[in-house]
Amino acid sequence: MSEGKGSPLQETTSKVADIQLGLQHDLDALKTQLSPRAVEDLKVKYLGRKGQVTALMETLKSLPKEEKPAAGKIINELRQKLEGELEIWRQKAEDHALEQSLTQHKLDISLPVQTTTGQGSLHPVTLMRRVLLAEFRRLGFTVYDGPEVDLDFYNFSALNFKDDHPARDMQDTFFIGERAKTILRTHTSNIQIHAMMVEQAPLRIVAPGRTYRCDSDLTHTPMFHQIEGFVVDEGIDMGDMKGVIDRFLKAVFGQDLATRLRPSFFPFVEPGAEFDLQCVACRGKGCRICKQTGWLELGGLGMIHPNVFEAVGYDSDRYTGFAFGFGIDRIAMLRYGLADLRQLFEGNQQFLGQFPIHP
Ligand code: FA5
Repeated sequence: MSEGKGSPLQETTSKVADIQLGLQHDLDALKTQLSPRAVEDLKVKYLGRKGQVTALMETLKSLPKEEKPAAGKIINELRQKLEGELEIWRQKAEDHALEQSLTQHKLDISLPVQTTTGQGSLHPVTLMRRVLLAEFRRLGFTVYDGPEVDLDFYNFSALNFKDDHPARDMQDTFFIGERAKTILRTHTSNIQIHAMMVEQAPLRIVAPGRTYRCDSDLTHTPMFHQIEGFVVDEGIDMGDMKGVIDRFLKAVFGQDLATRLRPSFFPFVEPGAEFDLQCVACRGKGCRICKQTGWLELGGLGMIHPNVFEAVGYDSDRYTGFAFGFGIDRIAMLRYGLADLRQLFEGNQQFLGQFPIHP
């Protein structure tokens, strides 16, 4: 080390030279033991909180005022130089480490590909839809499709929702398009109109699909799935409706859960009812999922209103029919005992992977 004699500025200059010399020595040693860790150690030694450059910076405080700027400049230049140099060495050390790792762990691209261990699974809503469609096909129903983005006419007006009728507010509609005449369908009942305007009676149709409402809680999601079903023929009555619903329930849940019909209003059916199933989670005792009622609402049903037949050009004196619309996600929720409907749409692989490949 230098003696550090002379003016304080000379002393600083001499300490800077010492540090540079020391660094040169350390860098020579580093070349034989190059590693990111060794470079990091040097950084701490010179630039760290207790490092040599930092210590030199501290000495500035005790220098005479007129020498501080020049000494400060020299120390700052030293620091910048060291930072630059050590950064170059850090990069060199990382490249070196990568190169070493690549030569040590050589990749044999001629090895056979590892086969995946797990088998993919179907989404619970897809499973449920398949179960439902299989059963309805057995009962002689045809599967139909309809638009998710639709005109107000098909979703509301032709289904006997009057323009100013409060029933339009029952379904929290997503409106799009000019003057809100185009919407995301709020239910699959729009397919009743599309089908009847094209097909002649008799009809036996089921139509699953995505539906949209501005709604979200444990048992509601903004996008959900419904399955619509309707039968139109001469002489169709509520007994036919009950027979079909019983068959569908047996297919999905077995027989041990209680069901109930509650009189309810839907403008497109008369009489209309809501269809509840005993809560699968608490078996009717009352819990968070069923909001302490013991029941979960699956959907609505009823005898098709004559005004709907008029809207599609069917003879309402000749034909009668029934219709139903159930939430497929709700059915999946009950069938698989899910506590929160929203789980179905969060894309969690661990959750989705637990369902059987086949229903
Ligand atoms: C309807 O949508 C009627 N179109 C059903 C209908 C069809 C009645 C034919 C008569 C004749 P509702 O708004 O109650 O009805 O919805 C039916 C079912 O869809 C509900 O019982 C529920 O199972 C499901 N559902 C409704 N909103 C949501 C939502 N936000 N998230 C998940 N499922 C929902």
